[in-house]
Amino acid sequence: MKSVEGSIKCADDAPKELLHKLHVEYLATYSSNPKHAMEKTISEYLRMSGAYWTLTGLRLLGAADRLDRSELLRFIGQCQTPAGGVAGSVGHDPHLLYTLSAVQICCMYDALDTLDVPRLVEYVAGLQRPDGSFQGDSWGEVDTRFSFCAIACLTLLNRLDAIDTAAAGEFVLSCHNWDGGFGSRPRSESHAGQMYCCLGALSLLGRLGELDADRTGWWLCERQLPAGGLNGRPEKLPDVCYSWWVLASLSILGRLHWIDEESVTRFILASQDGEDGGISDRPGDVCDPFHTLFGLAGLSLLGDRSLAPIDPVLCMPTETVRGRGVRPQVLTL
Ligand code: GRG
Repeated sequence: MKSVEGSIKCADDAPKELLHKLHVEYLATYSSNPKHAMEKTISEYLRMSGAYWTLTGLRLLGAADRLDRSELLRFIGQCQTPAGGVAGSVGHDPHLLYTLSAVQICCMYDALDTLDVPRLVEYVAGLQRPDGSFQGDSWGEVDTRFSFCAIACLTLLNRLDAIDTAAAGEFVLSCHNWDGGFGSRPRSESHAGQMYCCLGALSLLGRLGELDADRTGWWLCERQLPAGGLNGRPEKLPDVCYSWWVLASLSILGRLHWIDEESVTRFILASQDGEDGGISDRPGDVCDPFHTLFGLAGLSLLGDRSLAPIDPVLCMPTETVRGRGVRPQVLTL
């Protein structure tokens, strides 16, 4: 098999500084910009998460006031369904993914009264299965992403008492693989995105101490390729979003310094659009709000002081997380 190592390089003329103002403009005008009309239509089903990526990105950039708070909160109110869960768009079915995004936005706006919280808690708790796992919605797909979403929602609402936290933790631990990584279900392939979800869930449950943090951290730091970018699993291409999933995981384990911070920073900066703003998955590709948030969030974790500090577990400004009295567990080396 041909190795991907070294196949993605940062061009000499790629941006080397953070294009702060361009990213504010890019995120603040994304949904009204006619250039993005097609992307907006085909991604309607995940609009709630799109709003979370945009608002969090703008919070990191210190420009949240560029979004219309009342319009966004009205949209959230319209997306909460009678079942209590929140949908990705008005008239769609509810799902844990969008329920977490809605809770995160409401916390950032200090507006939890937008939601019927007791009913939302009932919806989330009702998706837990007897083995401790969570299905994402009424259709029954089980994935450690959904364990994270449920545990993160309930933590932010101070309602972890609504679920069986011991079983939830056991299920997540049962997805830990021999190579040090975590998968979506027991015996599934290790993937950096699932790693973030599992470590995040264990952090919020206070159970990180049950892991071999060195073995887990080693799998994570092996995700760095020679050009600096990180991939999500062996032999895959680097992608800026792993600057979040991998760096946040290493940060939770207290091992962020195990990767080469300078070269991953160079990779993220080289993935910026120097004319229109935004960050893409890798240098030269088209930008989107998802990669823009996770590029900015990665830079914030790496200590860029022009950005607000971010919480490695909840991917929200540290200020918001602390303001809710939440202190996720992180390890120190
Ligand atoms: C609050 C930040 C936050 C997240 C909520 C939904 C969720 C919890 C986390 C998602 C974690 C995850 C699985 C991320 C991976 C996303 C991704 C780029 C998947 C692509 O998978 P492949 O197989 O990509 O197409 P690779 O890189 O393996 O080729």
